[in-house]
Amino acid sequence: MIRFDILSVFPEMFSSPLQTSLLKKAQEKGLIDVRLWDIRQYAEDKHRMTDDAPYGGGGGMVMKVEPIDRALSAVEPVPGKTLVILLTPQGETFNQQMAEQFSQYSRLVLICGHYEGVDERVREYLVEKEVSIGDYILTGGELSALVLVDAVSRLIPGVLGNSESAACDSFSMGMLEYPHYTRPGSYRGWDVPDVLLSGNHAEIQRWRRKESLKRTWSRRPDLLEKLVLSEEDNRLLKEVSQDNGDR
Ligand code: JDE
Repeated sequence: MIRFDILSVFPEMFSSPLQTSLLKKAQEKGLIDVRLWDIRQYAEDKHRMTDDAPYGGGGGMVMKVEPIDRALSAVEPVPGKTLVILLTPQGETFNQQMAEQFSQYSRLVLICGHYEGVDERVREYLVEKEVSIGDYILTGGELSALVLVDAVSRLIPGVLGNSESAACDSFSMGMLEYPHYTRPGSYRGWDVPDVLLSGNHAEIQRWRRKESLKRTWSRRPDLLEKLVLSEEDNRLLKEVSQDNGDR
């Protein structure tokens, strides 16, 4: 069981993604627990302000430190068991390896940044890790938090069924997946590769490995560099370069 405590000024943004499909089932099975904390409820001034103008002037607004600090106190993070994360474009870029590390915690606190950013004291005194989901700017950290919850939850044992198990995901294997096909075998003259219909399991495995290598080589050479390849892999890669690449 892993618990996510999400601090947001727009908690309603989480309703449908968390009430759909695998994340819904994971909560029903008690495998994950997602709690939403409305930062505005922890703003004590009469207008319940969560943001204010920046010291030093200039445009934009800054998220205030007190409401976030008070919301965090309500969450009661357990030291050692909890990681407090700020979602921001300035963080370390999220990847599968980080998702695996995060899945080892029993509690993750996710603070969704907004406006031009948060008061620097949130970073300095309250947050343990800053995470970005990629090099682009969103309207707020909510969608980033959902990405993190989704990627971490599917690594919790029991969240995925046997058939969709995370162990052979392309990114855990370090390369891209081979092409998949299902019925019909021919549609508008678009045919499934013969080898997949041959019933020759060894040939199928070889074809799939080769296609994975081909895709990784042409689309993500950065991944290929990190892989330890077998002699068979190197033979297949040589064939790939002779066959002349994918796309
Ligand atoms: C997270 N990748 C992108 C955005 C922000 C100008 C405008 C807005 C410190 O808090 C934030 C959080 C966010 C939302 O998160 C993302 C994101 N991973 O955009 C800003 C920064 N500069 C600030």
